[in-house]
Amino acid sequence: MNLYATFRSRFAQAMQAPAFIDPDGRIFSYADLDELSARFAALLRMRGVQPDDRVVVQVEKSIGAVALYLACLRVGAIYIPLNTAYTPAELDYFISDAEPALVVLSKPREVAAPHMAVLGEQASSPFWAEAIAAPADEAIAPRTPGDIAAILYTSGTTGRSKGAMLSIGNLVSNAETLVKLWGFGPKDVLLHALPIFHVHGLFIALHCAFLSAIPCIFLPKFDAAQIRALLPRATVLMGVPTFYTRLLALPEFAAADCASMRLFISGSAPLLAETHRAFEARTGMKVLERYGMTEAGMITSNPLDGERIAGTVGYALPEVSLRIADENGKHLARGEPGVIEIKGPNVFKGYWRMPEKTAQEFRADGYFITGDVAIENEDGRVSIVGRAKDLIIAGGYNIYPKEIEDVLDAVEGVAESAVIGVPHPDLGEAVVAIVVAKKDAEPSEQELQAAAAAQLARFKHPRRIIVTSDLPRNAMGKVQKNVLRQTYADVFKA
Ligand code: MCA
Ligand code: AMP
Repeated sequence: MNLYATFRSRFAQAMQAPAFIDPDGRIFSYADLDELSARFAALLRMRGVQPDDRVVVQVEKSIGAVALYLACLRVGAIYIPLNTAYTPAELDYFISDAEPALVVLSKPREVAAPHMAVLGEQASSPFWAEAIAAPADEAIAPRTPGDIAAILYTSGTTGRSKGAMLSIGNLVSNAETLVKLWGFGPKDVLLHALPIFHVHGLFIALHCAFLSAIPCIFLPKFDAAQIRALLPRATVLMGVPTFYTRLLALPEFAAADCASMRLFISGSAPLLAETHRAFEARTGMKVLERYGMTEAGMITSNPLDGERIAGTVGYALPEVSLRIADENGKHLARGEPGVIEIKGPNVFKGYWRMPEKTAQEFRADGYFITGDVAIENEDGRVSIVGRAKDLIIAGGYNIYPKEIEDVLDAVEGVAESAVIGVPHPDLGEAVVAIVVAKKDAEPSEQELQAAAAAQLARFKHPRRIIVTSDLPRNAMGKVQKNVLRQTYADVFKA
């Protein structure tokens, strides 16, 4: 069982059908994708990449990047995609942790790995050009469902990023479930504007498309006006809540734009009930909100046919056992808020080379502790009401305050800092840093931003830095972030 072989078995009957359509209407067929991925597979093998070797990839979104992902599956290598916004310092950490056989980047750079290759957005970029010239290697490595197909890094509250190991079985079962649950069929066209270095754009969107042998209109990034122009050629859009608030911000966006659309899906961050209602008022369509996590793919979903309720994330997927528990893992009664714990074929195989961290995140009976706080109502519908983890989600990107606090605390003149997420009209939440200066010191905002810029990806930089004399603490001496979140809740209000 190889994940690529599973995809191929689905689109084999439709090889000449489009896999990707670019905004100008150019078509890249499933046959083209099959061939390009076989050529990339040849290059991987030529560079000595073996089954279970890691391949770290930090490149712009392109069809070539998708073919490279599929080539890793063909070879049985473990694919590790990284956010293109990561700085060299962040990239070096991932390389040292993953110990890849090959690193593929957008620009050449020295890396601590046996091989480095450069893949641009165009077929003329070096690795892509080399692939086109290489003889295709059609071989597909035999794999088992428990084999790891990909590692996706997700940050931890302790600062160090953890690599979530996703098996072939995890990915296939989740994608098969979603194809059925969301009613994908041969007439669908998926509008794809998400990045492909996260579970949402890479696995949820692309796997549903490949298993259904349907085309993706493949866009390098999200642009509201472009999406509006392309909606009449599509049937399904998957996005983060910012997609929907930005579409609604276009005064001309209207029901007529959505005439061919059958489904708008939102996830990765909470969709405000007011956005859900405003979208329905404007288009007559209810966004289908679902909830997921890197470690488990999709976990719950509002129904395709039943009622989609604003502010809820729907029901546990058919294969997922979900319970709401207190901090000791005690199962709580329906209606009581607690942490979501889950079990099922979608739940990952653990954190790469972190057996102790993995063990901490699971209960003795095998349930994974998500850290999301929710209420389950009498009929099993889940509403997320908070987070037990110190996490900010801005525009669908996860940001761990500890990582930013560590950088700010190291700046001369800083005594301590607290980083929080506060409501933001475009991103849902945005990063605010509250900094306490040492006695007689006055660290400037410029110095603090420069420290962030040197080490952290742009999306993690504080959008506002507030220097204050002290931080609110509880009786145990712990910083009360909830108090800070209340104090600064209106910082981004217009
Ligand atoms: C870009 N910037 C951001 C973000 N994106 N800052 C904070 N949070 C962000 N998400 C920065 C840029 O570097 C830029 O910096 C400035 O903000 C303005 O950029 P803009 O052009 O407006 O941004 P954009 O390129 O339009 O991107 C916004 C976006 C994008 C469309 C919301 O971030 C996006 O596609 N997000 C989706 C993320 C995602 O796929 N998440 C899924 C992971 P400067 O000011 O210097 O110019 S979660 C997951 O996979 C689980 C399983 C799940 O449930 O789905
Ligand atoms: P990631 O680790 O990037 O996969 O992000 C997963 C986290 O995103 C979850 O643990 C939730 O906190 C959050 N999330 C995903 N979907 C939703 C949703 N529909 N509503 C609220 N939070 C969500």
